[in-house]
Amino acid sequence: MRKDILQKPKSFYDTFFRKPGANPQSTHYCPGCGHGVIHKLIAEAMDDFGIQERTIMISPVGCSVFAYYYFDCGNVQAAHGRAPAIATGLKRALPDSIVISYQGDGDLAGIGGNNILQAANRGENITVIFVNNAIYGMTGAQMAPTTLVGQKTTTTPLGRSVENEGYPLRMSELLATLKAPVYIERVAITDAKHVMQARKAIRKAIQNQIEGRGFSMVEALSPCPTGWGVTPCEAKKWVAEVMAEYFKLGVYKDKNGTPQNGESPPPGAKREIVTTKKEILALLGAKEEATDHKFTQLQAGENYQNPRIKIAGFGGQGVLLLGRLLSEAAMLSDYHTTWLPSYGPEMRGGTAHCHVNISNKRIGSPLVSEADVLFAMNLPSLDKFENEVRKGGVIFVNSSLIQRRVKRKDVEAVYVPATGIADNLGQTKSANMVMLGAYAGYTGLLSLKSILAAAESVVKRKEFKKVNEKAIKTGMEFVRNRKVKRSESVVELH
Ligand SMILES: Cc1ncc(C[n+]2csc(CCOP(=O)(O)OP(=O)(O)O)c2C)c(N)n1
Ligand code: SF4
Repeated sequence: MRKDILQKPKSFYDTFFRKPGANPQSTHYCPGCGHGVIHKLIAEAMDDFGIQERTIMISPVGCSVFAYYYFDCGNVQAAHGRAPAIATGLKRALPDSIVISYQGDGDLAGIGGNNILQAANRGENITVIFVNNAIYGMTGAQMAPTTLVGQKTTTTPLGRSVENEGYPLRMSELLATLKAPVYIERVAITDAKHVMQARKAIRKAIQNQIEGRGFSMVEALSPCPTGWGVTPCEAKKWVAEVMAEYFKLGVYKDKNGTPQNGESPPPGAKREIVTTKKEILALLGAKEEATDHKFTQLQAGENYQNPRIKIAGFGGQGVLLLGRLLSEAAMLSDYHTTWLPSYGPEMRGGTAHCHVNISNKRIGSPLVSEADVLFAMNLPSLDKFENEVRKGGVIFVNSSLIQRRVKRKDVEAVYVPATGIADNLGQTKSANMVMLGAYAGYTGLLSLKSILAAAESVVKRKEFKKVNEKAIKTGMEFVRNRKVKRSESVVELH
């Protein structure tokens, strides 16, 4: 009797929470779609190689855009066609990670054609899974670069013609002409035998990366019954009998990552990683700056360390600048930090917000989805982001413009009449500086000196120097002079 239990790979989430109300056990793919099978082969390989914890999947734009709802590993969703560039950055920054660039044919061979070409040519030590279904599935079955001659799509209703659209691109053959890639194979998601071949190829492409051999790609011919307007069975048959006729299955390159005929090793396999500041400076031939801009880190309370901050208000309130100054002051104090602005269409009057991370550790993503700290400079910002603050987090409220209290009872609320204070100082626009000072004073994370130095280096106009300094100090004093009211779980500062 068999002893092994057949079950969902552990590298998948137990339940898929993509859509409220949808079956948490099923994916969003259409019946008969090849994406689900390919996902399973990748997840099984991740389990078997024991690499789940260090794998980063890059989902493309296309039907597989939601892959991050299924793979329980690191996930990044790339802009259309840009997955190889993101994979390059990730792999170089985190050489121990296993980076898988998952892409459709529109994504890889269309809009991202040059991205894949350059990554392959550089021999990046990444694994590319290329799902070729000869169509743009997600957007309603338009012609892709891999659409077959004569194939009807919504943009080639009479069938692709060579005269109009040229020949379908054979990406595996094309990339195999490059010197750097170590392994390229084309497989097909049809019957069990071919799925097993696909399984083997995917494992090999991942194994190559684990062993640091260089660029590997598996192209999988994949059924798209919906886009092709056929049944799942007909779709598989079409892959086997028609697609595979033009896109011949097989291994197009297998260098095994070892130098051949006196060649040097593939570039991606032996990459020198420059990591330390000293190494980078030496490479640039630069000297370390004089350290008069270095400030010692303060010992902030535990609740205020390593904050993920969201700052929101209307355009013109200087919320982006406030974020930049926080980040700059953090940098001057030798923290890791990121600043990610989010621009609304209007510069003035519209809403604006930015994300800031300050940490003692390396920062994985600049995006702040659950904030430790929220700056709400106006009411719509408080309404929008109040519930995105973590339990125990802090909300700084510009109480000059926000008349209501924070509704949450499980966060600290700090009410600062920032606009009023700024008005009194004769410069309404410095409300952001008042808030900055209030933040530093309340949390004790950044020193006054570091903030003033940041303001001086970022705000170039001299006439603002004095008023900014005054506003920052006033904000700081405001919170320090106020008493913290503690009820059961709420801390309110008035
Ligand atoms: C920059 C940009 N251009 C166009 C689109 C529209 N778009 C979304 S998915 C897609 C094609 C995806 O096709 P493919 O890569 O073959 O993946 P499939 O959906 O077939 O799996 C396009 C053109 C987009 N989202 N972004
Ligand atoms: S449209 Fe095609 S590629 Fe997209 S989920 Fe449906 S079958 Fe799969």
